[in-house]
Amino acid sequence: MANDASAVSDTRSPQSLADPFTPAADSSLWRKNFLLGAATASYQIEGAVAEDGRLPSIWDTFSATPGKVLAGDTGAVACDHYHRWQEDVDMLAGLGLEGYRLSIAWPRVMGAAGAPNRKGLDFYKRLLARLKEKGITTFVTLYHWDLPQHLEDRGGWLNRDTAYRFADYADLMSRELAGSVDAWATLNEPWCSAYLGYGNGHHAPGLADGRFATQAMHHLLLAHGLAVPVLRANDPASQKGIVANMGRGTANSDSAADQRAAHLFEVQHNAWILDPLLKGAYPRDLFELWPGTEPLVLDGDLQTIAAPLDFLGVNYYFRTNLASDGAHGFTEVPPEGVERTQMGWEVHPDGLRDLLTGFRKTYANLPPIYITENGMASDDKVTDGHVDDTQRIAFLKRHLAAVDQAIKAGVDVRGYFLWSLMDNFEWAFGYERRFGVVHVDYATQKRTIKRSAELVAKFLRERKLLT
Ligand code: IFM
Repeated sequence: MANDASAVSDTRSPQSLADPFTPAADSSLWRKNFLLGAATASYQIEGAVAEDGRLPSIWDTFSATPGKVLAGDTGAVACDHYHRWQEDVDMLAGLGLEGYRLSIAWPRVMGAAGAPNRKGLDFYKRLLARLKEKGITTFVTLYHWDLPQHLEDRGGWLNRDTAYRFADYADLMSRELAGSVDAWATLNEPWCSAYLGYGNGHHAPGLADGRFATQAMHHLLLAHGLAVPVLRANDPASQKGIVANMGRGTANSDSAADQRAAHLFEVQHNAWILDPLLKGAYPRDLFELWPGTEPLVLDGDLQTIAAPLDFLGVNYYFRTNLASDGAHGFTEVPPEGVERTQMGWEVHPDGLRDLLTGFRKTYANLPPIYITENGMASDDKVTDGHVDDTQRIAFLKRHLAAVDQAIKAGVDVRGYFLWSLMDNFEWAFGYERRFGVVHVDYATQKRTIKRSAELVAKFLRERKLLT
């Protein structure tokens, strides 16, 4: 995988600067070794939930529960990628995207007693082989939220044993797929699994208790820490890391109370995950914010969790503006008159730059970073065979400029994955929210390349021509 940070000579055509996406002339994005790709996740695109021996996941159960997902949508068919994967890889390659971040569905590849499910494994083997043939760098996430239901039935992430089952799963996958994966990520966004899944119940499995959230997080991080050495032993040539969603919190005023509110928000979103990973300790402030929620931590757990990483995947979408709640916590104060996406999320590229530069100051051992997700939802429609997603084009350009600023400030960012390659099942929001750079018509499964993807492809073609 090309990932050192050497510059190339500047021979861009002047017309490239005229389109609404192309990065500025002095942007680090022009470096050929800055990996530009797209991301997806198994439950959001695959469908085929009962095919070839796949077992139910917590998201099958959750989405089948009335009232949990908008319009009662489920991932049963999604983008039918399980059957259309060749066409999808061709599309990815046709766009010239250099990297693809996908996830493996744990319930597709492993039986309840831990035996491999050959048919499920073969699907990923064929997919990865085709990606390799096309020269696409692969980032594979082991856990993007589709926990096997049989594990949830035994307590899910509240049960310490799930962490050991995850290490067994990582062992199986890295033995089976060694040599065909460029980078392994253990978990996607443990904050969402722990907080949305067990803290407020907005995601599967739908439990809501603050104490559950911290214990689930501890077991998720333990699962990560147990898996890293297993991945290293089985597949030494690949990179090993983790992907986390990071929240930017800004203070609504200069008052000490509001500044503290913004700090606590970032503790709850970022330090909760990054401190144990990179400092081997949970942040104290977290338990001031949520008194009485300390998880049960056994001797040696924090050393296990702090296993050295080859990369950190950062997912970024928006910032949150905060004020003190008058007690020990924070409350959101949404700014008025700002640009928002279909999700209602504020468009705030500076937040990405500020997070990255802040992490560099906070963590002496910050590993190289990939932006493993960034993008936005819009209510895109196909008109005369085209999708003109102008808001997304500007969004991507501005966020890539923010990444460039962070690189220039000394942060080692090596790549960026668009979220998402195609419209897909957006969890509790079902199919209404469209994050793709490719439009999916769910009635026909027709894919239509959006204007944003055309412009990214154009940029990548131009970059390739540089000497
Ligand atoms: O669709 C999700 C993805 O699965 C995880 N990160 C955030 C995306 C947008 O909400």
